Amino acid sequence: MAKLDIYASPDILIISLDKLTTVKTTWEKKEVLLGDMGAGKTILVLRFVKGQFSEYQESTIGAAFFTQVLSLNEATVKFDIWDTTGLAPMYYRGADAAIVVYDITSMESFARAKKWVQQVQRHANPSLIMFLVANKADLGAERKVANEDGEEYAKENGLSFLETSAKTAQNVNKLFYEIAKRLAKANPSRQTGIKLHSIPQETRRSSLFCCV
Ligand SMILES: Nc1nc2c(ncn2[C@@H]2O[C@H](COP(=O)(O)OP(=O)(O)OP(=O)(O)O)[C@@H](O)[C@H]2O)c(=O)[nH]1
Ligand SMILES: [Mg+2]
Repeated sequence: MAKLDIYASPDILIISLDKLTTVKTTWEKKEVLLGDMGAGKTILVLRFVKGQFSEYQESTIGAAFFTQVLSLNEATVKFDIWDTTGLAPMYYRGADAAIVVYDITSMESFARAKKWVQQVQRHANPSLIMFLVANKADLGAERKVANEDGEEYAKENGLSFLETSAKTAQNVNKLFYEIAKRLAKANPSRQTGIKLHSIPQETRRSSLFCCV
């Protein structure tokens, strides 16, 4: 007789006949993008959410909101992404992850990114996962900020670091997968593991409704 397993987590209920190999949990996670004007925040998130790139992107006014779902083996993470102009602490307070973006062709944007890092570290949730992202890596000929400088600053300040290009898509998916993986690691599956075995076929349906 088929074994019936019911796994309940706070967000999702998975019911399977026979063996369940992976228990997926869904979390809604708030993520925030900060950085200097023109660093490529909006384009980076559009590359991730829609797989597209545009040379012409209007400057964001206030904040823009995007969502994207990523499925890992161990979890499904739904990202709520706030693409901000960096003005309001309300966006980064309570965030689970923050991506601070600078443009490798601009030393000023790197300097401003450092200011953002300090500000977020002062006010944000202590378990926040923060990435420093050096964007526009495709513009190597115009580079003003060495890869090592970004990497070293990130290391000294306990951040993760990646160079990306929204244009060529270099490391863009990796960035969001890395964040999703870390979130999944920090929130191990809280399955309740209610297991019902050897239930006669005709009683299964009522069991599901009675006990969950
Ligand atoms: N070559 C290249 N250009 C990029 C890249 N990412 C963004 N851009 C360009 O940089 C410009 C600014 O990008 P946005 O995404 O609007 O920058 P932003 O950080 O959202 O700027 P604000 O909304 O004004 O804060 C756009 O013209 C993009 O096409 C990249 O990886 N490579
Ligand atoms: Mg923008």
